[in-house]
Amino acid sequence: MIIITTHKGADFDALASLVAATLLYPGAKPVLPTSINANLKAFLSIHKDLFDFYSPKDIILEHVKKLVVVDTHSWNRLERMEKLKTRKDLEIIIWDHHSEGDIETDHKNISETGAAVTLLVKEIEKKRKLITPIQATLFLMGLYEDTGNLTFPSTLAEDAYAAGFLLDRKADLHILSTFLQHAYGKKQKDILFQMVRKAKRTEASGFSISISKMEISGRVQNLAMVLQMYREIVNVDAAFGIFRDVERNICMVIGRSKVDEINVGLIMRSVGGGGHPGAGSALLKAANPDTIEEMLVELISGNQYSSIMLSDIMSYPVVTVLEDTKVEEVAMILRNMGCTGMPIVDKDDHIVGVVSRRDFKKMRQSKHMLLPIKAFMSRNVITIQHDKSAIEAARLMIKNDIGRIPVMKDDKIIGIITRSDAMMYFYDLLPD
Ligand SMILES: [Mn+2]
Repeated sequence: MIIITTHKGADFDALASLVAATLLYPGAKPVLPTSINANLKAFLSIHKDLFDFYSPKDIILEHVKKLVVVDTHSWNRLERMEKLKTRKDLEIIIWDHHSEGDIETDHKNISETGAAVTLLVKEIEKKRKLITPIQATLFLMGLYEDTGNLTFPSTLAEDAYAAGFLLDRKADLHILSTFLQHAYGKKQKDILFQMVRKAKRTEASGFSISISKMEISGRVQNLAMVLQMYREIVNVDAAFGIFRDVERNICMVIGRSKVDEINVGLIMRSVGGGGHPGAGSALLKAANPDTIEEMLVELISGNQYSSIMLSDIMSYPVVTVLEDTKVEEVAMILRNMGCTGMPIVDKDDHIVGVVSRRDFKKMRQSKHMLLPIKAFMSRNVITIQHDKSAIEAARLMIKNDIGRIPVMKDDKIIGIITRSDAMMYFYDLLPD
């Protein structure tokens, strides 16, 4: 007998992977643990007849020759499978996207995709197995749940390809949205309630922040959403949650900020994680929550307004030209530098204008090339002070439709911030 099973507290990814595996292993018995999450219960209460699941207690383990495990590869996450652990003659096949697990076999299909079902869908596509629209819908539900509709940073291109394949196979998005309510279940509510009860607000760099330390046991989904709600309820500029998983001895650190000046992505990068200015997270192994809290406080205070200065991300040195320089000469300098524009200064090195590709387009006649650049430059110069943030620079670029802004310090140009500098910063492309 071949059985397929998945983890206790099964979610849509687990169920989807279980059903997907039945297509790859015809004749295998799908064994669904008795503990399943609330969304899944609602779905199964309507769709039960469509699937033929076995309960772990229905299986005589002695008869099992082959075990297929999906969406986990840890023995302790399986229900009533302990007896199989020591079986030497048992063939085991794993399909999982988690990195940690203790089930040993030579047949491991493990890859850190956003959802486990992605791996199985890929195989289904490769083997040209037929799937029904209902199966496609279930698979897409699993995929969307584990990837937050393809928005979680763990999402890979493969997940999106699989989603495309499933939509092509007529996955029904109406059904999806009915059952895929955000998993804001009892666990999440309890955690949020405790966090709010113990909530403390402090000040750092003139902003209100709250750092919450919590103990959780085992994987809890959607902690990021819990933290977002927490930040709103406690009403602070930035909130951080340090969730210590006592079972796995790891700390999940999640941050949310609504102010530009507290850059969560930057803070999380400093502790080995990642993210964007408004949201980020990090996973720390065997760390002490109190130490993490201290680290965060330090990083937030050091992460104030002036510390992520534009001077850290701007391009420099800046090439400028005098306002009396001939247009043709300016054009040549730009060509040599591979730029499309530059600041123009007077003899005291004060910025008096900028010239960009747009200004060159105003020149119609060849004799224009011999005129001084001041005849064509734009005099409406937008500059930015060196201690402003990258977000402010980006806003100025959008508002004025310009691609480069001179960065000023004490009335002198010390650099220039370009769109690509800003992009590098926002998309985390800076060298560490
Ligand atoms: Mn999963």
